[in-house]
Amino acid sequence: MNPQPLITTTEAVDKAFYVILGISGVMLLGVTVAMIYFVWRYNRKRYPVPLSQKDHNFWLETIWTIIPTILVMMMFWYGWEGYLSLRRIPDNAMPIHASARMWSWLFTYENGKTTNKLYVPVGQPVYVRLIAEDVLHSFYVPAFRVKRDCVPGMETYVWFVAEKAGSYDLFCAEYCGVGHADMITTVEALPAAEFAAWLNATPAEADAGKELLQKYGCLGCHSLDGSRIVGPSFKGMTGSSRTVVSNGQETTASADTDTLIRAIRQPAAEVVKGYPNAMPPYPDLSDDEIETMLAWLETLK
Ligand SMILES: [Cu+2]
Repeated sequence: MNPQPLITTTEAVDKAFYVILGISGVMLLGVTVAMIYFVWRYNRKRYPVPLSQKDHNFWLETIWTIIPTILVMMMFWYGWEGYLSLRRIPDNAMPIHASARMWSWLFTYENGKTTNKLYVPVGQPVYVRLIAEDVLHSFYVPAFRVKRDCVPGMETYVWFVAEKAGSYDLFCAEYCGVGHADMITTVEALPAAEFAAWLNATPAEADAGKELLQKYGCLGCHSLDGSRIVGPSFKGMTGSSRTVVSNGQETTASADTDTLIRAIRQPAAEVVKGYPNAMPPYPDLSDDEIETMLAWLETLK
C-alpha cells in the first residue's frame, strides 16, 4: 500500500458530512423556491384552462436526470473515500485491545497494562481492536467520529488519532442491558512523553486489589465512593448488614468473607434488596485473586 498523507477520521467523516449537508441545503432551497413560484405562476384562478398540451420535453428531462445523478455520485464519492480512510489503518498505529462486557470497558496495552479509561498518545494513531465478551456493544467516540459494533465471536476495529491532549467521551452505543447507560468512560489523550512515562510506570503493590476490580469490570457497576451505579457501592460494604432477597425470601446477611465469595461466585443466590439481579457469575476468578480484592475492599471504609 502506498504511503499516504494521514487524513484523520474526523476530517474524513466531516468532509462527507458537509458535502451531503451542503447539497441537501441547495436542493431544499431550489425545490422550495420552484414550488412557491409555480403555485403563484400557474394558479388556477389566473389560468382556469391549461395553455399547453405538451407532455414531455427532451432537454428538460435530460437535464433533470443528469444533474441529480452527478450530485448523488458526488455524495457517494465523498462517503466512499471517507469510509476507506476509516478502514485503512495507518502503518505506525499503536495496537490496543478493547474488551466490552456488561457493563464496562477494559483496555489492554502492548505491555499488558490494563485500564478502564482509554489512554492514547497525542499525535500517534491508535488501532483499537474490539472484542465483545458477552453481548453486542458498540465503541463510540464522537470527538473522533468513530463508532463500531463489538460483536461476540468476531473481532472488529477502529483507528483514530488524537491531535490535542484532553479527555474525550467514550460511550457504548448499543443497548446491552440494565447497566448500558453506565458503560461510559473517556479517552485520555496525553502528550507522547507523558504517555510513555504513564505506560511504563508499575502500579504500587498496595493497589493490586483495585487493579483486579478494574480488570474484571467490577467498578463498572459498583462505585467506590458510595454512589449508586447498577449494583450497591463497595464503600463501607465489608462487614455491613444488608437485607437480601434469597429464593424470593427477604433475610438479613452480613458481608463476611464467605458471603462475599458467594456473592462473586453465585451472584444470584442473594441479591441486595432494591437492586436488580443483574450480575453475571465469575467462575474464573482464582481464590487468590478474590482474596486480594476482598483485602483491598476492606481498606475502603
Ligand atoms: Cu454495552
